[in-house]
Amino acid sequence: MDETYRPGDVEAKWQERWKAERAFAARDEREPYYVLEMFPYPSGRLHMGHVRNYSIGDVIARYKRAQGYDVLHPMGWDAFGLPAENAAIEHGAQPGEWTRSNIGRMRTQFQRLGFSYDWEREFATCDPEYYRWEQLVFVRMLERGLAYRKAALLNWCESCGTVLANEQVVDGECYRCESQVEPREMTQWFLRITEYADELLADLQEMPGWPDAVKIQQVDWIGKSHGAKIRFPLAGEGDPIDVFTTRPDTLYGATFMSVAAEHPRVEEFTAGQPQAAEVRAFCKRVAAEDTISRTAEDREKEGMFTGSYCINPVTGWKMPIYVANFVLYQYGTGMVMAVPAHDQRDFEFARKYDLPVKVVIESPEETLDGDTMEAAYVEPGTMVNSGPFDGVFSTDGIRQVTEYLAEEGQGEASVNYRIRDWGISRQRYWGAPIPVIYCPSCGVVPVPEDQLPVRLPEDVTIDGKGGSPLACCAEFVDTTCPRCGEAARRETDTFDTFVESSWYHARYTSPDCDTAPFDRAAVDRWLPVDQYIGGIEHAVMHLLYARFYNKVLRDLGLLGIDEPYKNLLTQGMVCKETLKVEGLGYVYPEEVVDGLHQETGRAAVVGPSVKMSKSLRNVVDPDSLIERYGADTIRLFCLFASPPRKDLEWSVQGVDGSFRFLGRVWRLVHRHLDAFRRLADEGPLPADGPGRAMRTQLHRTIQKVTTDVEDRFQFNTAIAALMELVNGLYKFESERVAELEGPGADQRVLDECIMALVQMLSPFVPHMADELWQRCGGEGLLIDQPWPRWDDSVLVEETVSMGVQVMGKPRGTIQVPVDADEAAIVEAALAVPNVQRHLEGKKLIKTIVIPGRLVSLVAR
Ligand code: ANZ
Ligand code: ZN
Repeated sequence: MDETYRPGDVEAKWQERWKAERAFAARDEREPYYVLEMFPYPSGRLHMGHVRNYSIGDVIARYKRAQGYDVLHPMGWDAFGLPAENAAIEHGAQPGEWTRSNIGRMRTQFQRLGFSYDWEREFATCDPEYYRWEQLVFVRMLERGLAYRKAALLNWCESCGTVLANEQVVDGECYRCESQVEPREMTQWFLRITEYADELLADLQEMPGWPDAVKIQQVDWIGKSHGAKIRFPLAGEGDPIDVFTTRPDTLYGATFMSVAAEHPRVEEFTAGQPQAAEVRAFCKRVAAEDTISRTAEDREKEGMFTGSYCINPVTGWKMPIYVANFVLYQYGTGMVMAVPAHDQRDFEFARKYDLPVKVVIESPEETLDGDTMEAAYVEPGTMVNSGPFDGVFSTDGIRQVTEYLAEEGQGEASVNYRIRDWGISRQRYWGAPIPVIYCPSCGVVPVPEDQLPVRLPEDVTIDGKGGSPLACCAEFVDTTCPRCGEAARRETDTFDTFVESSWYHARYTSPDCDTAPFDRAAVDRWLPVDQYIGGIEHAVMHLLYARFYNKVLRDLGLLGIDEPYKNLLTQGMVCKETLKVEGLGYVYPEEVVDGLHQETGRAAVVGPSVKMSKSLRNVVDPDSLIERYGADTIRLFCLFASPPRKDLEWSVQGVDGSFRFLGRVWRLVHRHLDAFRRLADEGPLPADGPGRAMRTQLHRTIQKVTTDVEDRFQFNTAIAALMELVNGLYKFESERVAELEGPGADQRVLDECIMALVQMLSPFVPHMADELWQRCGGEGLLIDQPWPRWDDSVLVEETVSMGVQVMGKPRGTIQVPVDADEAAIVEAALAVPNVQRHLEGKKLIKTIVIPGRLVSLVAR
């Protein structure tokens, strides 16, 4: 038989066999286990980050299957989104065609990597059979008031030509294209995620299977604050002002009022004032700036007096009302009672505009003076200058002042959330149409359920000019009102693509269901997802939306669980060093030989290792790697080079090393192809000596690999243990089998080791493992073989029993490892109680050890 490892032949063969046998089709017999990796956007090419993510998932899927579970391990496509549309504008392609041909290419890449997906469940979110169901859910949410339309200041990304949800703005930039986001007032559809804020927060407490880093980000994002709402009457005519504060204990120190530039009441406060026009111009300038830079700590505090006053309800002070750049319109009530002595932003503002600073909380360490202090005192302390509350500690004061205000009808306890409702309208074409119709007489009319799906027309002109292609498509826009039959217009915005990814995991349980989003029995069986795997960048986007959407589906009676993903693993990034050439920027490694850029002769500077990205030219192409080394080597490298949660450092040497290791395994196994047949015969296993020690190593390896994979997903250390086992086997083989004639006990040990090794390798390098298994005479596929078990009795090293004599008389026996050294043997002998008794009051003067037999102690 061919003894050279040629992955090309082996891998294609097994991929076909798995497919032909429907090896990974989820079954309905045993205990279910659902493992899911975040599905990709079909850009057309897998990158190494994908390969790593999906390799991790595949190990878990194959391992659980071998453990006896019915595993659901599906794959599909997050197929709507901007790149398809941009490609259409650039190359004149149809987004649908472009997307589907990319899917075809990527599916081939996936199959070449040998991932154990149940391809029969594949779907793309751009399929009308998929998105019709989220249109239906949307209509039901509308009925329940969970979806609504309103005008709001939204995050506009000019380069993407659409608005973004708050979660999709990262440090003031679009999460997708990283260009600066601007505020823009628009009428939009929202999903009422705020209604679930409390539950989303509370459930995090009961999610031990999620990484803390993700939970902390979600807690911060939801941003629940306890405090009070306080009412300030105006000094003149008009409704009182409400503010939200977390520090009602500082109310006696509130000396002025700050209002957001966008606040509609600014007009009222400036009405009739000489500075009205100037304030308006100021507000316009401030409102044009994005909130991140506006509220940055080091941003200069700016404001303008509106000309109006309100009254502090406890001190009676007349407080000037200012517009201030750091007050957010969207948080709390958009107005803030300013307490300059105890809030740093208010302090800076007061100093700049020469407003009074009144100390109402005393520091235990120093005496504060409003005129001379250089920063706000923000810690707790004793209340002073606070009328009846003087002497109360501020943390108690929060409650006491709130109660007092409530009695007086001037305020109440209040909880405030940072999270806003999820804006889901996108002014783009390649998405699922939002199923509503605008009728001149009936207003907003949802599309009746029996008329769903509202199909996205796929043959439109897309030139990037003049707004959404949908709005220009008369056949789509012009319709009749489902209620009154009059001419009406369809909504031309599409759903945020995060709506599709909020429930795809549920659709995989019953992808062909055509009466509901999914089959109830199927979701009851498979959900929640037992193990979800993906990038941490989705912590407050996808992972929050999906939790919310799950709760909505539950409340609509469509499923019965509270949370969609039981365990979450966030994998690290794949990193590689960069190369930079002066005047050129980043260059590809192929362009550099011996540190010199070939074309220009300039030196290439090696930069730090960072996440692989096309723009940094530090990417590697999975296809050419598979071509050269085979899929198993690439998978093995990704799994071995670092634990899943940590970043992975790309290294060509590492890939070579993985390939060499597989070659070593291949050759070793080929020397024992009769292992299977021999093991079937009865025969003795060695009870002592090197054969027994080899078995101990094997069983320890089984234990280590099993616990590393099962409990901790420490694939790197599991693989390292397998590498050591192979080293041990090479040594054992060369020392023992050379002398053997015919199958003896040592050969049986080797056979046992070989078969278990092949099996344990199978989740990592499944093609090679199935091939070797077959060549050794194994039947069926390895995923159907029960996972090897370790034998506790073999785990302990082999021991011998030795007699202990004191002054020539037998006084006890000890059990020690065969290879124990003299010092360890004497120590064991001295620990025997009867020996100790006979040595009492004496001094040990000599010890004699006859290995494997006797310890003799001489004392005086
Ligand atoms: C008075 C006060 C005194 C405050 C003090 C703090 C310290 P969190 O914890 O984030 O909820 N605030 C309220 N609405 C705001 C808005 N729209 N824009 C900017 N700031 C706003 O913060 C609540 C605190 O943030 C509130 O408590 C308010 O300032 C400010 F010594 O009120 B505080
Ligand atoms: Zn109508």
